[in-house]
Amino acid sequence: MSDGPSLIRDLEALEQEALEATADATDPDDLEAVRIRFLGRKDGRISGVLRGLGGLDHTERPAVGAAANRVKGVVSAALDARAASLAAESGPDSALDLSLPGRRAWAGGKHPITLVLDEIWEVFRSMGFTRARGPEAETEWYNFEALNTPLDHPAADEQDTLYLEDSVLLRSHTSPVQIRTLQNHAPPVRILAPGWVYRRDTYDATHTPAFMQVEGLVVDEGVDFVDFKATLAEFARRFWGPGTRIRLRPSFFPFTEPSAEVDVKRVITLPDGSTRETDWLEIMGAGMVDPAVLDAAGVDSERYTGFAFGMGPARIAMLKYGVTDLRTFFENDMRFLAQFAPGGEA
Ligand code: 2U9
Repeated sequence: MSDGPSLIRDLEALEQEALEATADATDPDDLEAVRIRFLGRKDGRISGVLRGLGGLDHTERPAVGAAANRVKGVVSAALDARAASLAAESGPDSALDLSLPGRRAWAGGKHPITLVLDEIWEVFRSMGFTRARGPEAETEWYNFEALNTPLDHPAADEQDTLYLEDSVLLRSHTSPVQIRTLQNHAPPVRILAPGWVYRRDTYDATHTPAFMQVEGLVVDEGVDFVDFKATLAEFARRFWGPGTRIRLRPSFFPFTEPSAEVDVKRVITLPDGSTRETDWLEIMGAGMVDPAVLDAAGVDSERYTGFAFGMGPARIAMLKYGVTDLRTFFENDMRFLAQFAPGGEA
């Protein structure tokens, strides 16, 4: 029969032996064999010492038990550490599953104003419009005078317009694009002109000095007010859904006569499946092209008539997404913008 101090010496010798065997193990199977040899429940040599506790005098048991537990803990930790280093050494083949699909990097997404502009364009494209573009630096003639707006009109005031030099300015609307198109293409003309425009506005919740505008122009023989209203009503239904209605309110623009503000009333579906009509919301300005504008662009106003409209996609985006401050679109906080882009997780 063994006594306490000799069992503790045995345990310390086993500890050394086990630690050396652990360090010498060169693969996971080897290591598992070491674990079984020293710590195995049935035949493990350290476990065997613990089983011998029963034969000791009860005064010696606590010291031997504590030593055995300590050795078990040390050997067990060494086995785990060696297992981890063997796994790391064994390289990517066993540590990584190369058949797993990779994590796709987020490639960014379109700005909400661009998303809305794309949708507006898609509707007019489907109705036979083509896209037109032109310079952002314009002359006073294209920006004002050709559009029936004399230079002493308030809109042409230096207070409202960003002048680059004498009679050259940053366009305050995309209308010069339509004048240039009429100069270069005989009717029929059916165009959409999206682009940046500039005004001397103070940056606030509803104004930015640079903003996107989409204007449209249709000029042909026999274009009348019914074509005008039906085209805008069809745009509204394709953009907001079949139940959408439009309303024209009399207005004034120098380049159209008569002129109107266009409102929409949409049908929305509530979470319980029932439907409700929204209030009237203003979405654009529009009108029949003033004959003086057609003449200025070299189009015979006795033969041709037309209609035009203009809207701000940022305003449409605010209505569509429930945004109340225009500035959120321009501050480029990724937590805001990522909400509009699939896969975004800013
Ligand atoms: C030509 C003839 C007519 C373009 C038009 C509007 C009405 C209009 C505003 C909407 C909100 C500008 O973005 S906004 O601030 N636009 O109300 N624009 S008719 O009329 C034209 C353009 C070109 C040759």
